[in-house]
Amino acid sequence: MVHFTAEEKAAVASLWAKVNVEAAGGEALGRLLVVYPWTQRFFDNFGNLSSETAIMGNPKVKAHGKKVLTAFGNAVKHMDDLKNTFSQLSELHCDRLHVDPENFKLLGNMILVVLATQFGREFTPQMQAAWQKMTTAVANALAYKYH
Ligand code: HNI
Repeated sequence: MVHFTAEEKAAVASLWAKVNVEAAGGEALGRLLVVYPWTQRFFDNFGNLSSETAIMGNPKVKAHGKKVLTAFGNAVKHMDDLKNTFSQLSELHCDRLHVDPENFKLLGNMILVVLATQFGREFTPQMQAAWQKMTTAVANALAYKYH
């Protein structure tokens, strides 16, 4: 399992405290659906996903993005125990939702893009390194129960 240094934990937590989970969650999930259109097939009950404008303005995308990023926020509080923190969600995405775990990495990249866009130079290379490690670790924790 990954280990985070005190500096990495501080870098992740200090930025997370400033994140608007609702806005950033919708933006990250929306970008996933636009940039990797094949991910739309998991959300065929979300209504209109026919264009970038439709996706980014879709209230279900926003609501679900908030839910996903809220769950992601649990990782910030449990950086030493990601495997247990995400074990139920791992089972859910595997057994019930059949989401290919590769998609967790793609969403992690979208979260990084959203942070970079929102925070600009404040998102320093050192913060990016810590966050990159974090999104990878969350993706691995979510994939852990796959069989
Ligand atoms: Ni994900 C439902 C968390 C990535 C597809 N997902 C959830 C729920 C949480 C959640 C929380 C709600 C569970 C419940 O209802 O009990 N998802 C996360 C997290 C990540 C993630 C923390 C990564 C950081 N999910 C993804 C990805 C996809 C995905 C990358 C597909 C591309 N998730 C789903 C789908 C559902 C879902 C589909 C069910 C949606 C629905 O219909 O309510």
